[in-house]
Amino acid sequence: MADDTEDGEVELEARLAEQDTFEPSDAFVEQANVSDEGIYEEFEDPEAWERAADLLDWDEAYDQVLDESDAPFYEWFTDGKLNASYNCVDRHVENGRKNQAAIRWEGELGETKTYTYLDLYNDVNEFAAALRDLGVGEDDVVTMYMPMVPELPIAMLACARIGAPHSVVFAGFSADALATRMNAAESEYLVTCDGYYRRGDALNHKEKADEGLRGVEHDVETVVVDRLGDELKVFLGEHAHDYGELVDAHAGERVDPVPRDAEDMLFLMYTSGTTGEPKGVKHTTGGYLSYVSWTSHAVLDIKPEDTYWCSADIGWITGHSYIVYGPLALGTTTLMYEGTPDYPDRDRIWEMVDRYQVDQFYTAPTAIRAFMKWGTKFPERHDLSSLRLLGTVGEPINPRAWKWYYKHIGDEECPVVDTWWQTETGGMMVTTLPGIGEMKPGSAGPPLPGISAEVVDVSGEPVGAGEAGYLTVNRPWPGMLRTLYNNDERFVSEYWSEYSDEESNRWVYFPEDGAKLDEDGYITVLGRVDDVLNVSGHRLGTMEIESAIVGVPGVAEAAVVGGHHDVKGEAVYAYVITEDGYDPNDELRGKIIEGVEDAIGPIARPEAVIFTPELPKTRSGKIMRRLLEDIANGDELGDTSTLRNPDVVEDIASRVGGD
Ligand code: 6R9
Repeated sequence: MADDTEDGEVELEARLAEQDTFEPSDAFVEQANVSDEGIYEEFEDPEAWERAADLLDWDEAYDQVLDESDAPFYEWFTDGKLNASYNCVDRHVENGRKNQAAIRWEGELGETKTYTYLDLYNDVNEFAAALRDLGVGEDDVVTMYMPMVPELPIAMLACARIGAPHSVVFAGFSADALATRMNAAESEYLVTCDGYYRRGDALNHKEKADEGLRGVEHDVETVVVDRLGDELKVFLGEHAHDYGELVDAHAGERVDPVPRDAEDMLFLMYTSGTTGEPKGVKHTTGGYLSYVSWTSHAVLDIKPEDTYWCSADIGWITGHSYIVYGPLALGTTTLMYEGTPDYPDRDRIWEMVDRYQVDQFYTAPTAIRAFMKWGTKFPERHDLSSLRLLGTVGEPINPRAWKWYYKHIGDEECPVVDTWWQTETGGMMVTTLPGIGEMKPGSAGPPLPGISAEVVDVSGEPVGAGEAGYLTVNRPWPGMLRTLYNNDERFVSEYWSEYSDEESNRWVYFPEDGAKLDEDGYITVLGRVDDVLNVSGHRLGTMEIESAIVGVPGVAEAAVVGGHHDVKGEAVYAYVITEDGYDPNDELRGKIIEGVEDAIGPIARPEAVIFTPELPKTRSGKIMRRLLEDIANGDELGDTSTLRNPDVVEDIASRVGGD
């Protein structure tokens, strides 16, 4: 197919391939929220974090910016009191901006809804009143299992209003995943919905939620949002309530925002780690909200009059921080889209950017690689000149995709911020500041002001320019996780044991990413160094997938690794040993795939299931994942000399070739 994709590519190669650094345009710098280089020096003093806290309204002033007395259990803005819902909603209404759009929502089939700050205020209050009526008290964890419907941020803010932490479970996750998270958090309340649209089909979500609830060990009150109307009638049953009826019953009611201590939990978010058990990352009200507001201001350059679009799902941390809390705290208009980027056509995103006159667009490299594959003719159909800034997050971005994004979406006018951060860090950590820094495609940039990130070798010594090592952060920041829910011990062992020196009270946070440093102090993040995969920007634990596979009758053992994938970044490769008496056939393969989808969700679906009589193991019996990765990637095999069973590697490789 000789279309404009190829022409565009040729032109891009010619003009941009050689260029390694890019400067933000004068026009951007002139209007940028932050453009003074002195900011880096200013933030060497932790007191500078007041600047972040100053973006919020506090009910009671804090005494101390940072309390380090119980490191690594740091506390920020101690004894300050505030409410996140007040900061994201009420104050904008009070400041004369009640008629500005807070949330603009678009369904996959094209329905639209606009919530002004006043609408949001009314809806959040009514649902907060309804939650209280159901029995939700301060500090009760409310789980949300919802797709991208406006009731999701409304429910999050309603919880924040009454001081009930939320725990949002990505709607694409399975019933089992929901049950595990509700049990771990002992959550007695669930907000979910009947269903949603995917590529035009109405999906039944309630069924999955019900199945999950059957695995919850305690009683649960459930609220069900009616997204699909007549398209899907669901039976509510005992302990289930219709969202619409609940809010109607509380129409016009007001709930005073509960003043929360800065260190009180705002939400929990479960994320994958190296073991099968997901980690309940705890974020707080004062530090987290200050941090996401500050980074939305400094990095995304959000202004109240902007229309800002982050295409993530609110079920992930990116959506929490940069669809809901950061943008709304700054009083901007945040756009929410329910569906897929290629429905009804591959220009859906660009058509929306044009129609809504989007100012900033923030997405993941996996999406950019898909756009690139689809070709330039789709963005070219639309006027994208409203865009002022572009961002990426979730995984490393290769320079070619960066340049494509910069040219074909940003028209070489918009700075691109490649933002490295994690569920645990709450907000962005390593990126250029768009109004200051030179951009280098493929490298996220220097640590943000006040973030002391360092690339170190195995012994914890900083590496030199041009060298690779491990990314570490050796000073606390306000958005950091405070602990793992009900598991302080695991918090310390997971994040603070590798490079800290307890004796000298030196605490170093280890995010478990590999990184490279250049001569200008720019950091290129290379990816996870633990057994966590990054599939389309989503974190998946290999252990979780393996335990789903060994749960399938007929499977004796499984090893899961990531292999390169053009669009997804990484794809799941599963090596499986069958039990005696079971045939390694397509039927079993199908069951394995189904087992993984049931246990985790379709995002974890294996790209390939490779049956093998043995797995490569070291003499001490550890599976050599590195070799399995080489096989998945079709790479030359690494050293096999330490294996107990070196022959097996060639044997497996031949099976993949013929697969
Ligand atoms: C926000 C988010 C975190 C992991 C992280 C790293 C990878 C995120 C990145 C990046 C290279 C970037 N990651 N941003 N790698 N460059 N700009 O994605 O949180 O889901 O917890 O994933 O994602 O490996 O450790 P989370």
